[in-house]
Amino acid sequence: MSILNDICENLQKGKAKVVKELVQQAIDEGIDAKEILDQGLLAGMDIVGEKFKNNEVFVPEVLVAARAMNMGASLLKPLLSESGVESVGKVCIGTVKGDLHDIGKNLVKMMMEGKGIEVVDLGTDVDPETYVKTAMEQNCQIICCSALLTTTMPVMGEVVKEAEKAGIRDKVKIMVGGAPVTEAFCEQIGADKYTSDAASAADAAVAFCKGIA
Ligand code: B1M
Repeated sequence: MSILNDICENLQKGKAKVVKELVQQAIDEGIDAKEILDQGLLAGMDIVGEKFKNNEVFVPEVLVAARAMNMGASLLKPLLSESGVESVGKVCIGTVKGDLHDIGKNLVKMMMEGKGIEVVDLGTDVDPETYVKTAMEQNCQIICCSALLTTTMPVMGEVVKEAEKAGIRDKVKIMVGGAPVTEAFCEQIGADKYTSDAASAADAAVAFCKGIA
C-alpha cells in the first residue's frame, strides 16, 4: 500500500509533520492501526536502525527519525490499545549512578519503543535500588543499564547484586551497554546481555521479552 511506503520513506527522512499527516490520512482511510505501525512506522525505524548500526546514518538522523516515529505513534496509541494489541514487553532503562551521559541511553529507548516495547525511563544518575524497585513495581522483564564512564561502570555490578538481594534475579534480565562496556565485563558482573549499539539492544530486548533468547 503506497501510503504505508510513504510513511516509511518520510520517517527515514525525519519528516515528522508529514509522517503525522500521512498517519492521520491512513487512519481516515480505514487502514488497521497495527498495519500502519508495522508496515509504515516500524518498517522505517528498522531501516534507520540498520543504517545506524552500519554507520550509514548518524545520531542526528536517528534522533529526527525517532521524533517522526513518536509523532506518528502518538496518533496510533489510543487505537492500538482499543483494539487490544499488546506491547511486546516492558523494560526500565537508565544511566547508572554518577553518570550523566544520556544520548546513547535515549537512543536505546527510542529503538526499543520502535520495536513495540514499553520503556520506563529512569533518566540519569540512577542508583541500583531504583532500578530494582521499578522493575518490581512495574513488572519489567528487563533492567537496562547504560554507562559512559569507566568510573561508573561498576555500578552495573551493584545492580546485579541488588536484583539478587531482592530475589528477582531469575525473573528479570539485566542488559548493559555504553562505550566502555564490553562483553567480558558483562560476563564478569553476571549480567545477561551486552550489546554495542542501540539497534542490537532493541533486538536483544525483543528476544528476551518473547522468551526466544
Ligand atoms: Co563526557 N566523557 N564527560 N560528556 N562525553 C566521554 C564519555 C569521554 C569518553 C570523553 C573523553 O575523555 N574522550 C570521557 C570518559 C572517559 C572514561 O571514563 N574512560 C568523558 C568524561 C571524562 C566526562 C566528564 C568526567 C568530564 C568532566 O567533567 N571532566 C563528565 C562526566 C559527567 C558525569 O557523567 N558525571 C562528562 C560530561 C559530558 C557532557 C555533560 C558534557 C556530555 C554529555 C551530555 C549528555 O549525554 N546529555 C558529554 C559527552 C557528550 C561525551 C562524549 C563526547 C559523547 C558521548 C555520546 O553521547 N556519544 C564522550 C566522548 C565520545 O564518546 N566520543 C564523552 C554518542 C552516543 C550515541 O554514544 O553513549 O556510547 P554512546 O551510546 C551508544 C552505545 O554505547 C550504545 O548505544 C548507543 C548508540 O548506538 N549504548 C548501549 C549506550 N547505552 C547502552 C545500553 C545498552 C546497550 C547499548 O543496553 C542497556
